[in-house]
Amino acid sequence: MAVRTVIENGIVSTLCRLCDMRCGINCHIQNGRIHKIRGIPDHVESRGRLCPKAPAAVDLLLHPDRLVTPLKRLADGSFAPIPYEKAMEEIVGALEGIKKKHGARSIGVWTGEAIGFQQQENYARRFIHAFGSPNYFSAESVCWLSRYLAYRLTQGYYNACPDFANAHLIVLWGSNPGHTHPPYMWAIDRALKKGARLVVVDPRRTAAARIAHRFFKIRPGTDAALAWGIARHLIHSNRYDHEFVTNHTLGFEDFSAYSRSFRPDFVAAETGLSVDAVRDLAKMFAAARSRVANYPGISLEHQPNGVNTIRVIAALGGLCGAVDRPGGDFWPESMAQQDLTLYQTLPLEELEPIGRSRFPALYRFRKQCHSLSAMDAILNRGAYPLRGLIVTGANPVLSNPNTGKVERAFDRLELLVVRDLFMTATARRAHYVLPAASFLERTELHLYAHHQAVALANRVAKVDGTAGEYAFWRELAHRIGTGELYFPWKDETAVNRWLLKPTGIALENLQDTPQGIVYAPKIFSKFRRQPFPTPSGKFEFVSADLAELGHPALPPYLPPHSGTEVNLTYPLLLITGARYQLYYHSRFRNIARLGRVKKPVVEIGAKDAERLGIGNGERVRVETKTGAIELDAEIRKDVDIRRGVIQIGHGWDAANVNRLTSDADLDPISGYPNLKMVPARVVKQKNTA
Ligand SMILES: Nc1nc2c(c(=O)[nH]1)N[C@H]1C(S)=C(S)[C@@H](COP(=O)(O)OP(=O)(O)OC[C@H]3O[C@@H](n4cnc5c(=O)[nH]c(N)nc54)[C@H](O)[C@@H]3O)O[C@H]1N2
Ligand SMILES: Nc1nc2c(c(=O)[nH]1)N[C@H]1C(S)=C(S)[C@@H](COP(=O)(O)OP(=O)(O)OC[C@H]3O[C@@H](n4cnc5c(=O)[nH]c(N)nc54)[C@H](O)[C@@H]3O)O[C@H]1N2
Ligand code: SF4
Ligand SMILES: [Mo]
Repeated sequence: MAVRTVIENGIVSTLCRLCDMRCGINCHIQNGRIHKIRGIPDHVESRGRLCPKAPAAVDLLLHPDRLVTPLKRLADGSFAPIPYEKAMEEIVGALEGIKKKHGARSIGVWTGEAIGFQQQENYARRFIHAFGSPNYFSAESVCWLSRYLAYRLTQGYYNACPDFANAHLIVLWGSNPGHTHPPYMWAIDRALKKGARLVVVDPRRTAAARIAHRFFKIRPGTDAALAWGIARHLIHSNRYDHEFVTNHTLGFEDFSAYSRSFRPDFVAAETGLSVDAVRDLAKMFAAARSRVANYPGISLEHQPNGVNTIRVIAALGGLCGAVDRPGGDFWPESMAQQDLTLYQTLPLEELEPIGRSRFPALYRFRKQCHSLSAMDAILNRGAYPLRGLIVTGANPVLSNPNTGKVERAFDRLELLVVRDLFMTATARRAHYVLPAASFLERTELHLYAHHQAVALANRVAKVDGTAGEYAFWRELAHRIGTGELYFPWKDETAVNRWLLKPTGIALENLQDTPQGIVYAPKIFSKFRRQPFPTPSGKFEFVSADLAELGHPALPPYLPPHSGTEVNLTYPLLLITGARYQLYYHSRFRNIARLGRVKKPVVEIGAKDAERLGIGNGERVRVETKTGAIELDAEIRKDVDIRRGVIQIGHGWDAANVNRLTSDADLDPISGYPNLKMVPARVVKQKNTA
């Protein structure tokens, strides 16, 4: 593999994209080799610190298994190298053939977490609209968007940006940031040193729970009951922010009336917590007033009532007056950069983006097609067929629910192109596999919304035989005939320059400021001088947008078993996908330096294991309505996991937990799958050793 660094000796500053935090890194290069990676001092996000994953950036760049030659699948299922020119020619031929037969909308693109974030994903969005299809799919059909919707519907701005460092009370609702978002944990540590209190709500005792002042070992799927209980306490003890509620909110009367039934005894029965615990938490909220930083994690999104659960948590911010205030949620202002997408000029909505009629909120607020519905469209169960898919930076065979269906669907495609660094479970089903460049091989702008800052990722190296996202989409567009109009920039640097045009920030300026540039100073309490960007201009306890779409205007609590099936056949609740500190979804298991966890396990509490006659390390079969997998049991102490709950990580090829998850049990607003409370059973396997 031929790897060339951009300089022979010296330091290149860039951003780590081994996770979504994008810490600033200095790559120290000696004789054309990166020999160490260090944090950029004063970087807006990471302030010079890095997590233990950072050194693996070099291993990823230089990995001997990296794809450097395009591959074509042969009739017998094996792969043969194909010259790049020929592969691109054949792909263009297939795209044009499908377009002629079924129309452009029968082609879609699919991006994964690895190339999420504006610029990289926007190339794919731009390409597919220029091609004539509205079908852009991504990992956002299972990640972040339920949170986005909940906050957007409540307060009009898009996300919880908790101001951890200045909070007096930090509540992590089903999140483990020490492992998943280390810089958030560093900010939490700073707050703890100043006397803040940390609360963790989770059915499992996580690393965060171990250092928390209080840990609430909640029954999965009942967070909304707890949040409503806190709301009731704040309202009934008159400890809410009257000024904010009176002047800036909509629907308080209805919200207050609905909260009445969430008495501590009811909440305790629902959540499996004690009455005292429920009261204590409510009192902690009352004491912290506006300095409450709530952070709902991915677990609340992966539930059939996820958007509404997060809406109640967002509403707590309103009651506490913690909206757009120091130590509460922060409402970031975005940077006025150019828009790479074509939704303004070429929206193509008349072509019925897949999933838009089923989950209109996804499309209306975030221009996302519903990725799970893509499988139905491929299997001819949609309004029209999907026949071709270009997947980049994603591994849906491992990351999407109901793997069996994903495999059946992908095998029916007339064209599947996968761009990746490695041969993955998804790539193995492709007609063409194209070698992708890693993040160290590209340059792009990154926004850090909660700091209102922008930084530049610089290219550090080039690996022969691979192509970056921009080069790929640009070339494909030019071959198809849309390039001149839609991909006129000769390279990524030209794109960066164009994106920055309206901002007043010069690219050279960013190059000279690797720690990032603040594009707008933080101003709090913006609602005092401008309305909330909601239909009413207020903070909405009841959502006018949701009512218009036919959903309840208030966020109801739905007891977790409605819509699912917990019964004698499947008596346990399976949580899937709790993150590993050193792995990222299906990534990094091939990196020796990060190889501490080597095999998939099912976590199970000691009492449950004893009842089932299962010992530590024994082989078990976990079964759900959707499927079954075999793996080893890891017995946890009863303090570490709730009775009746088991947990399996995702991203394992050998024991793929998404063979157990369903694409039928969906949040009615966001279309998100239930990945965190799947009815399951565990059966001990005969010892075959
Ligand atoms: N190292 C590493 N970092 C990552 C990732 C990775 O794969 N590896 N993935 C990245 C991505 S894309 C995401 S979305 C984030 C996710 O980041 P987090 O939101 O921090 O996700 P997890 O660490 O999985 O923590 C989720 C927790 O929710 C708990 N939980 C499950 N069900 C419930 C419930 O009903 N209620 C409550 N209160 N808790 C529940 C689980 O036990 C688990 O401990 O991490 C990002 N960071
Ligand atoms: N059961 C269950 N399933 C889940 C979850 C769960 O909690 N439980 N979590 C879900 C969540 S929150 C998310 S975000 C999704 C993630 O879903 P995906 O994004 O599909 O998952 P990854 O495994 O991260 O796949 C990324 C792929 O991109 C490749 N790659 C890395 N860098 C680059 C690059 O620069 N360019 C290109 N082209 N490719 C690159 C990697 O090798 C890898 O194969 O998984 C979801 N799946
Ligand atoms: S937290 Fe770690 S993996 Fe994530 S960007 Fe920072 S150094 Fe990289
Ligand atoms: Mo995610």
